[in-house]
Amino acid sequence: MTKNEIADTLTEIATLLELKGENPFKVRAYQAGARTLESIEEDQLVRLIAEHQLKTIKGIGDALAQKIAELHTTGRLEFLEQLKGSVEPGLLTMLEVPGLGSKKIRALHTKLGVKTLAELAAACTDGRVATLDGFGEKSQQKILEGIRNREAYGLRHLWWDAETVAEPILAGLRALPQVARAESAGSLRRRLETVGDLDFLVAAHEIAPVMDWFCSRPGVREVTARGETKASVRFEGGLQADLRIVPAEQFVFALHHFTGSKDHNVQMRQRALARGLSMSEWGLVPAAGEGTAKEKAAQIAERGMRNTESKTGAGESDSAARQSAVRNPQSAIQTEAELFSALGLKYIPPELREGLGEIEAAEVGELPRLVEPGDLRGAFHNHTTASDGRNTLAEMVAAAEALGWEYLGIADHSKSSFQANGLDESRLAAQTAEIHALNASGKFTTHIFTGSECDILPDGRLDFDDATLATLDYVVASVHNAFAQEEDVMTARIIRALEHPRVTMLGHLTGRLLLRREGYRVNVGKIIDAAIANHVVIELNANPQRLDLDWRHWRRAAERGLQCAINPDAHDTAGLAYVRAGLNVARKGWLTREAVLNTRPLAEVTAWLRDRR
Ligand code: DGT
Ligand code: CA
Ligand code: CA
Ligand code: ZN
Repeated sequence: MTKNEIADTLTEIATLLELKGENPFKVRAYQAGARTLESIEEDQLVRLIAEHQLKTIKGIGDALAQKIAELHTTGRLEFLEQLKGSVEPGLLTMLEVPGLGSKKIRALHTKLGVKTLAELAAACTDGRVATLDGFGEKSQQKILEGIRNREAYGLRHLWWDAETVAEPILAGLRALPQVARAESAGSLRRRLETVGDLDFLVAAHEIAPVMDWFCSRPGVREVTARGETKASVRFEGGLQADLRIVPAEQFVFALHHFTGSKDHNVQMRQRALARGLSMSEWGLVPAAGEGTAKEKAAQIAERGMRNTESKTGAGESDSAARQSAVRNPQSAIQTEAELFSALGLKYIPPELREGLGEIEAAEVGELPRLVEPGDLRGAFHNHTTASDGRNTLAEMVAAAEALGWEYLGIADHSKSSFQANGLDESRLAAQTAEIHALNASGKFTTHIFTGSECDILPDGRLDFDDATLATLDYVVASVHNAFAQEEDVMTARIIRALEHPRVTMLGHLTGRLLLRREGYRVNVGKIIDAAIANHVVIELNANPQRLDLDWRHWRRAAERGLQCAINPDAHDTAGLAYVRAGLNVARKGWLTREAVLNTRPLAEVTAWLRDRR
């Protein structure tokens, strides 16, 4: 485990101990241990563990040192597993309700006897929570709202979390000797920002061992269905997954079908029908009752398929289509590219399959050349320990260098974000000087840009004066407070910031947190207009929980000249990897390399930033 992962684990232990009502000193020891870890560098930790010197650090005793070392080397901790098992599961679920920490949950549990979310909701509804010390009407209302939100959202999962579960399963399926091909389909493959369930598709020559393997994955809580060729499971955390096993010759048709989206599929089927073909998860076969058999045979032959059979009668049941497909293996179509081609289309990447004009564009060869992972050369909007980040400047730059990035922008919080330890003018000046020195030292090949994530104050002024902003390479302006403003007030506030000549980009436009909180009320269209008019970039915040500005806006906006920056908003070195989630969304928004500022090489970005100032 890395330093930050260990720190997270210690915090988790503290939370669990607090839930159990353990000695507060013990709880605090773990919390302090986590903070101590955050303040030392990764290299230093590795050395201290190797030399058995951890406990020489202030605040880390024998017991803690041993646990840190165990986590570092094995990634696991027996103590934690036991601790988790000893806490009422309903109390752990309550931790997911915004505003509820372990102390409050403990109080609710001991004083009202609530053990589940449903019991807690009931206690809110009949007013018992408000009578407790430290709660009151307002927080009772907030808790109830949190529980309702959770119910409304709880059925979906962040793409990032779903991908984390799916990745090892897909790799495992592919490694099974019975498996010829395996892919994940559905919304995960379309890279939607949230995922309802996972859809695995496998071509296998033997079914039972694959099903057995799938149903016995670690983390599977329940096998909810198991049929001849399909199984469904539910994992800890509620995510569900379907596995479908098909014969190899049907794989590509099933892959296309189960990738969706439904809207895309409907349009594809209509297109197939217009060409005398019936498209389904089982194959592409002549449609019944339309055209002569001869015409269909000619069409099929033209597309290089072996299928010459036709049927009569209107409409076609699934089982008939299935039989027909089985009897006609269509060996000419092995890949999705060939499938699209059979319908006169260029290959449509899964991200674009939302039924929003991609088929029309593919028909005339006007699909965009989507931005790719290899196109990114750096990123803006990253934090360090100077504000609320968990890695130092040097650690962040080293991580960017390891990714092969040409540049890294540092944009720590400004002074009004005091809860995030925002920098005032003098600390910002010190950081800027430190960055200049680091650039001059030649220690890293990655160039560092000096920036700030500068608060947009409630009236639209910026948190720093012009002279201070003028010392920076770039400025990300963001809203971090007064979320409750009326839509026209918020819109005018942000536009005022965009009109400021020193503002380079707008951070997380709506402030939404996926599956947790709606964005604030703001007229997105007007903001996009103002950004284009003022040559301000709107960031695509790549944090998997934000992905804001939403992909549904990007295609139109970029066509009109809006520049995008895919910004990880990293708060530690691991957070730089979030650009992958940002790329997904950029691709869903039809963005090309040209639309994304951080695909440009260092010299170009330097010149671009200089010209903007
Ligand atoms: P999700 O799981 O809610 O995030 O979204 P999807 O797109 O993964 O939906 P899911 O898992 O229900 O089904 C996977 C794909 O299977 C879906 O994108 C399209 C296809 N599919 C499922 N049911 C239907 C249907 O009734 N009609 C059509 N045309 N396609 C369907
Ligand atoms: Ca799905
Ligand atoms: Ca599904
Ligand atoms: Zn921010």
